[in-house]
Amino acid sequence: MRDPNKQTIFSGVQPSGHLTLGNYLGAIKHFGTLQDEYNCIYCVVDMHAITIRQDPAGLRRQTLELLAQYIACGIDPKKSILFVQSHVPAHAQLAWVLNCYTMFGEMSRMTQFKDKSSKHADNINVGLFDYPVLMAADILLYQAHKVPVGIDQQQHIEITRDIAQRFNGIYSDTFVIPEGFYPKVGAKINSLSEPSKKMSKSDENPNGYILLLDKPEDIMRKFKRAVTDSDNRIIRAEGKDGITNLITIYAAATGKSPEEVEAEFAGKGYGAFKPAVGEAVVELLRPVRETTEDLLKNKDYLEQIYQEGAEQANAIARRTLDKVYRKIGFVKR
Ligand code: ATP
Ligand code: LTN
Repeated sequence: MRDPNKQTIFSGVQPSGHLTLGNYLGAIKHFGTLQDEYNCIYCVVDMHAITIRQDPAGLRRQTLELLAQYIACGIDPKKSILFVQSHVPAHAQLAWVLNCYTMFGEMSRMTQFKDKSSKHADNINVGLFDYPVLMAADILLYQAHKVPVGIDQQQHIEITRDIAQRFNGIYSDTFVIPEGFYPKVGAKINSLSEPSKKMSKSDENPNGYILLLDKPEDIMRKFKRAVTDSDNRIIRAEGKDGITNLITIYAAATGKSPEEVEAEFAGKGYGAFKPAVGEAVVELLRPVRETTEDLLKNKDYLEQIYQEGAEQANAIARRTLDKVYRKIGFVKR
């Protein structure tokens, strides 16, 4: 399965809620398409999810749901390694080592930490602060060349590169220096109710996001209600965040370019455009929803996938961790 002539892809998604259209268009949609050209490894990052308080039963359910959705979105477990982060101890072990090569000052600049700590002011735990180092460990353990993510993760990819370069500089080449891999269209999908903000699964207002498992009628209603402006022209422009976002969504959902979408709807109004976006998204998500529902009925199959995935991931991760331990001077067991 692993071809030494191919580069490695690694990415992860948190089982911290139900997946949104933003997660799909920004990241997961691309995971399956990369499988033939790269050695792909995809992870359910449950250790990242607990940086925000999770209900234990909910976390267990969401972990399986995310695994099922990975497969429903096109990841083939025969081609890619699919596993759960907490099943591979090397993630926590390498994160500890990398903590000692990461500066407090550089971590203090992370905007996701600032956002999340203002949203969860009652639980600003050290794990939330350390989140990017665990993410660096995820990526560096597998010597990943490319990391497909939404643009909101760019700062975390940059710090991963800095940590890897620093370590390599001190101890000679140890880690591949990874690159972020951002989609041309859809790298940032915004909220339907507050279109200047990122669509987020933790938004309090469900009208702001589309979930991959939303029913068609809910998807249509949310798009019809999407916040726009009174200008009625379907073009991307300053001050037209809502319409710009809908053009991005329609383009990403149909594979057209934003320019083609503007041309298609020239002279038409929002009354025609909003339901067209809704319908395109309904059709895009229909197979994902149906396949996820089927897969969730087969827990034994899902268990078999994550058990095999953990074994394969563990073998790769362990090699990198051994190399790191040796380089820094830990005595071999
Ligand atoms: P939360 O919304 O709870 O902060 P999240 O959805 O941002 O969580 P993850 O589940 O870990 O966090 O994100 C998984 C992937 O989806 C990442 O690659 C991330 O960049 C991408 N992503 C998340 N939201 C969007 C969005 N609105 N537009 C594009 N990509 C997104
Ligand atoms: N921080 C990411 C999730 C994540 C990740 C990773 C993505 C954790 N570890 C490794 C890519 C590679 C997020 O999207 N919130």
